[in-house]
Amino acid sequence: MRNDRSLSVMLLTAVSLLFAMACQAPAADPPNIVLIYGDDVGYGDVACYGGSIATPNLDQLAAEGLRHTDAHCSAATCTPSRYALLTGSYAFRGKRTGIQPGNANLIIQPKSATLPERLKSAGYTTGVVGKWHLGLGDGPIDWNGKITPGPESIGFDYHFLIPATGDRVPCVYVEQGRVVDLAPADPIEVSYGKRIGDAPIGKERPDLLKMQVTHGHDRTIVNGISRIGYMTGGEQARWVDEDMADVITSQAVKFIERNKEKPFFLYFASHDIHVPRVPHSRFAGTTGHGPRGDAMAQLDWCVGEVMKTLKQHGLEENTLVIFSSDNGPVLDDGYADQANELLGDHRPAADWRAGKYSKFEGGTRVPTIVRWPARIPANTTSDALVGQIDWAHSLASLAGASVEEGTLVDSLDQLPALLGEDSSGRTYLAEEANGLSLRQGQWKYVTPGRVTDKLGPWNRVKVTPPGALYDLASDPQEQTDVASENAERVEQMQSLLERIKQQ
Ligand code: NG6
Ligand code: CA
Repeated sequence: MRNDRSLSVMLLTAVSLLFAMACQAPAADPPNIVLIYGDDVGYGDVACYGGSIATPNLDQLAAEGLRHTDAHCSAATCTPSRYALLTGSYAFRGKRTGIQPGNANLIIQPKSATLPERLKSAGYTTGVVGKWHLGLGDGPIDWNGKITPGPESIGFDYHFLIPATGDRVPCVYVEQGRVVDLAPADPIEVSYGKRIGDAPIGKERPDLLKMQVTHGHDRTIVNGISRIGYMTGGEQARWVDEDMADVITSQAVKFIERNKEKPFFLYFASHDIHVPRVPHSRFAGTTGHGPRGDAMAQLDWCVGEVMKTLKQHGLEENTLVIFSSDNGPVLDDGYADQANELLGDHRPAADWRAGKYSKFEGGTRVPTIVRWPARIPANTTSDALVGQIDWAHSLASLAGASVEEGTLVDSLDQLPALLGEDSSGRTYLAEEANGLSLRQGQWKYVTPGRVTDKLGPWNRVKVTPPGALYDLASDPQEQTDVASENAERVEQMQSLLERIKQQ
């Protein structure tokens, strides 16, 4: 009798132990990773970073996770920033890594080690939805056939793309290498050189446009907006800018739903708040800050939809969600959308100097929110110096993927800093903006040349040799160049930059 009882106690203990282990198992599973990447979203464009446009979903993300105050994208424009994010190597190491036209070829080496490729090697299903801007194909692109190589050659199982930017042709979506909704009888042709087709262009017929241009952007008219470059055909496949956020968000949601049973990586690259800013009528006119503000409200809605989907499927605990941006903010970026006129008291770069295109802090210091309830305490902030250049290695480590010597060459495993567990982060960080700048602790060194100032590409100041040095601890707005008083530090930072370049 006693023996029976002790046997059943033992059995019960064993069963409850097994049960406890099974219950703990999900926490030990590598998390899903969702990277929501805004376009041209400035540090101050998010309400919880001081912005005056309401962003309730982003604020909630921060309230449930970690808000970084010194996080940087790798470059002050799109293509080099995204190249660095996915390859873990600085764009200056690659070829054709500046802002690319819509018919550019893939600039990342197929089959090389990349962020998605490493995660895929660790068993993740990987997908990219939204803005690509890293080129497609490896010769003249036939937009009417299978377009390859593309995301599938660098580790993405699934793609649904805006091939370049909203202001560049072709204005069509590409899913798994094919233009979506293309009618074979109406083939697409794209040119960035000679004019093709006989449709009117923006330069000649501004009366046909629903948004006038201030610089460039005056070629083929699609949906009443003239673009960079020429395209003919593909009428049925052309996107409607007002629906773009809905279209790509629904693809992001579907990707999560299709893959909810196994670990996945979703790179959701929104087009907001890049030009042309043409938010859906649900958002147009809602913020009082014009299309730029309304596009920000739309982006915030997209974030909410992703979070809602994760919650609906019980994935919100063990999914690492990161929100950030590819470069700093810009106001007039080529279309007359009243971004300046309706700015009001909103400060897109917050306290940082300049924005997109700039070597000053506003060029690369971007909002960065990280949420992962299974590991990150709610409502925390981190002042650690962190860079997107490290995300490839850090997320590979998180997933349990190996990183071979000589791959992801500039990317360090900075996972603890990314998750807020290490409060110092990197000791130095290089930034690209038509030349380089370097952060080292509180110091910021800006190499000589013409540097974009203010929030538009057409304001430039001259930085003379040997470059400018700012002490961000006492001068966060980079107003007082202290290079001459700190000649030795300037030399040391110059040689560190040289070492990084020659690495
Ligand atoms: C510039 C465009 C700008 C924007 C930028 C790329 C003009 C005058 N300006 O050349 O509108 O498209 O390229 O932005 O055409 S990024 O965020 O994709 O890098
Ligand atoms: Ca951008």
